Amino acid sequence: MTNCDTNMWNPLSFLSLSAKEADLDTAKVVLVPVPYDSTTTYKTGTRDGPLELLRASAHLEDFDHELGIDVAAIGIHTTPFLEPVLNSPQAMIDRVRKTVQPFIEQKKIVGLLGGDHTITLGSIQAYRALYPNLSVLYFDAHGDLRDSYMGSKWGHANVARRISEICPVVEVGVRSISKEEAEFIEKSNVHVFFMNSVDPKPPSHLDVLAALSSPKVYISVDLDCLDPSLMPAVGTPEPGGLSWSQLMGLIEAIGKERDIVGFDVVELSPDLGPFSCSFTAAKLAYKLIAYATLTNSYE
Ligand SMILES: [Mn+2]
Repeated sequence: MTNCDTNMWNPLSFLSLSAKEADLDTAKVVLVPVPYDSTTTYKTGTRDGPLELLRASAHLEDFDHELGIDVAAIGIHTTPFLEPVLNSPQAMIDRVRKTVQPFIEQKKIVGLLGGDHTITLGSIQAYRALYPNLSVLYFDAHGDLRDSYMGSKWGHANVARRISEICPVVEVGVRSISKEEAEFIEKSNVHVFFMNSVDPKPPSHLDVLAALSSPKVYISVDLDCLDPSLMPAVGTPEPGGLSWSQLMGLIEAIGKERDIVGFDVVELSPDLGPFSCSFTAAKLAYKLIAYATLTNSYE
């Protein structure tokens, strides 16, 4: 929420920041809303995710009492919504890559607001081109490690598999995989921290840090990594999953020990849950922004 000294209200700008507060030249963080859900295989609606996340963000407090910082003062620029390409997921991934790349070259931390998980691949392709030593921390209930699914190699069920072909991936929160994925994990170097149904503890911060092979980390959060009692507004919910504090604990540890160079928050499907889900997604983006800028040397 802005301090209202300008009496201006921009609902399509994260935290409803005014044009001056959200100026691209001085912004450290660029948010790109991507209302794309063309590869969704069950419940659609993630196309409405970015708008509802941004609307909810207007009601967050600018001051983060845990870090003692004014998040609005970090400099957060929200771009206009990226128009979906409907003819193929690969064309959409390419559009995301081309959109993100110039911002990375300007040393901005780019956050995608999805949209289905497919969009992550475009951002990671752009980051990987500039950071050969990038590693990806992938929060998800699902492995997303199928080579192909429903005839496509480029849908939301294959995202982590495609990422693993270009850089190291560490998955957290996983509690649903196919036999093919289980066999792939055995022989691949993808590090998967599963959530156990009976004793659903997250992995320790130290274990996750040890699994991340480089200091530059991209964090992708599929909101279905969270317990669906907290986050029902996703297309393919899975029982169990991370609590809010468990997810925050991991992100805090990564933010303090590594450079979070980019991130995304994907799969919010607002019509499938109470409106608190949009607030949770907005607060998650807010915390990712805060921790990404906390220690980011960006060299
Ligand atoms: Mn998922």
